Amino acid sequence: VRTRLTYETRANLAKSPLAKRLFNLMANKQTNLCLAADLTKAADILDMAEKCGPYICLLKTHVDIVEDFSDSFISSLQTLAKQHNFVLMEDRKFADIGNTVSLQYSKGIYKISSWADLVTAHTLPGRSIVQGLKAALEGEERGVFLLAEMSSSGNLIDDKYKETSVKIATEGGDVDFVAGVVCQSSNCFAFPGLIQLTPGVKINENVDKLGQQYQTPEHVVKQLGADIAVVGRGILQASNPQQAAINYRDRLWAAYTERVAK
Ligand code: 5BU
Repeated sequence: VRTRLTYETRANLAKSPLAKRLFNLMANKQTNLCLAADLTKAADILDMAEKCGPYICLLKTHVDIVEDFSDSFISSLQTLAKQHNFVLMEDRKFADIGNTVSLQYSKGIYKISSWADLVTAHTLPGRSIVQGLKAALEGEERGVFLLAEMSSSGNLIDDKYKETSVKIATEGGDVDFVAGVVCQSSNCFAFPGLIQLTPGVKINENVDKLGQQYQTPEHVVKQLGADIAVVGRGILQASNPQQAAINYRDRLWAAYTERVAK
């Protein structure tokens, strides 16, 4: 079972260079925490990245919510990523035909492919979405996480959609570009070389007012099979975000070490 294997072992099984790099980073840095930096001012995101950087493996952005987006914001974020050794993911959730996602990925104001190590994509359009994203690259080392499940209540994803999404992630000629799967269950996929990213993690709440559903760090890692847990407001809205990041990191890492020791 993939969830019993260590991140080091799984790094060696990964087909995606980005997955390999991220698994090794997690093992060396001893963190499986992703910060969802959902803030609307560039300076606030950079401040949070500075404070939480030492405790995260991944920093996840939604660049289209940043009111003062600029190229210098991106270069500052990249400097922090280097300095504190974390990977950048733009949670763009691409969902269009290959040609359009190729343009959305590399062009426009955000030029996502020029800086985001990882992006997310829906599988709704079929496997051409993976081909379309890959077509935008010019030799950069990049990866995609495909959505197979969502954390929101009442989402329309059923078992068939989930299974086909995992097929797209694990079969065909573009699997070296797929670094992982965004999902909510340990039986979602079997291949140990892929990373399971799981959002919807918070210590003190079960839901928000807009359909989000939360689980505890221990539950997502031990029961739901998360390799990386995404925490946004649990850290961002804490009275001391850095201390909250440390707390989430410690609990998530302890849950992982218990999971692989069993
Ligand atoms: P929160 O503040 O911890 O609720 O933020 C969760 C983040 O994860 C947020 O950026 C969402 O866009 C993202 N997310 C999610 O919550 N649920 C999903 O199924 C997917 C992404 Br896919």
